[in-house]
Amino acid sequence: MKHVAAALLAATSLLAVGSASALEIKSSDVHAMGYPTTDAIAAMGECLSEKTDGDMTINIFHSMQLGGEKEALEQVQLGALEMTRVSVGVVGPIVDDFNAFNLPYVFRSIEHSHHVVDGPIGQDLLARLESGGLIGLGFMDAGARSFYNKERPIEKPEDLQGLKVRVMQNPIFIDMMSAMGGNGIPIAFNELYTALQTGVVDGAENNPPSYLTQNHYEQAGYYSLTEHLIVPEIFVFSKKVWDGLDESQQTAIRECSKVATEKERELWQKMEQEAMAKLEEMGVKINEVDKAPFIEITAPVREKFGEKYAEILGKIEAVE
Ligand code: BDP
Repeated sequence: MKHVAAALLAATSLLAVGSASALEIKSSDVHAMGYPTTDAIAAMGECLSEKTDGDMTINIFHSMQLGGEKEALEQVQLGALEMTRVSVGVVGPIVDDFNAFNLPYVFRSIEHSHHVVDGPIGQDLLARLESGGLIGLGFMDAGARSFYNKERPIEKPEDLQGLKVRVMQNPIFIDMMSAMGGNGIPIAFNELYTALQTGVVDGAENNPPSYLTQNHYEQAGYYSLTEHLIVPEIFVFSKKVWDGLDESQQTAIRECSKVATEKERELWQKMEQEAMAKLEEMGVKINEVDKAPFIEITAPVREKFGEKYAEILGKIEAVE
């Protein structure tokens, strides 16, 4: 996979040599085209191309062509890749305070998460990514994440006992699973289908669109609406590349980033509804969940990290 990725990057860099100021922005995403995140980055590309008379374009490496999100972030930090769209779930290890977003039941609703990421808290976090070699361009929606597994509907936390549940590659999610009585196993998204198929894990957790489009429902047909995490998406640019751009290019990228965020939110709502309908149609066993016991049982996780993230958690809570 690494060789394929390197070859792809090298090939497109050669193609990108055009007029002196031309810039082809390579951007990766684990999702296929037609997913809200990829289509939103495509809209950003159109915006950039229009603004710069075709000098700046975005070439999307979708569907995990460049591997998982951790590697994508590393490539962007190195400047080998200009941009990537990932889950905030994997950004915590770069700027620790992002982990406040990765705690269970921190956001009261999607609206609450919008108010947080659109306001000073979100904007401050984006700016702080510079210390990690990244330029934070914006957030996107990813709805709420719920559990799915092969064995049974999850109605109460005890139902998670003994289950091996794939989590994103960030230690904070292992703690979350332990608190709930399950066994959290970090695996890259691009390796998850096989992990489900071969029984390395019994289940995982994600929003309806990812569960559907990755065909995970074929392997794990119980979907339980615990909605325990609201983890936004984020798209970031390479600081190495950014520092070599002129101001007008940076401004164009900033302006078109707003187009991407707005477009994604619009597409997300539609996609989420459609995904739920489709999952039902495919015979997935979906169950509603009383969230109170899940909120209660995950309190120790929020407490464990509460002190570390006290300042930002207090601010998040104060947001309407
Ligand atoms: C999806 C996100 C994607 C993550 C994936 C995961 O859109 O960025 O890679 O979850 O669970 O919802 O790894």
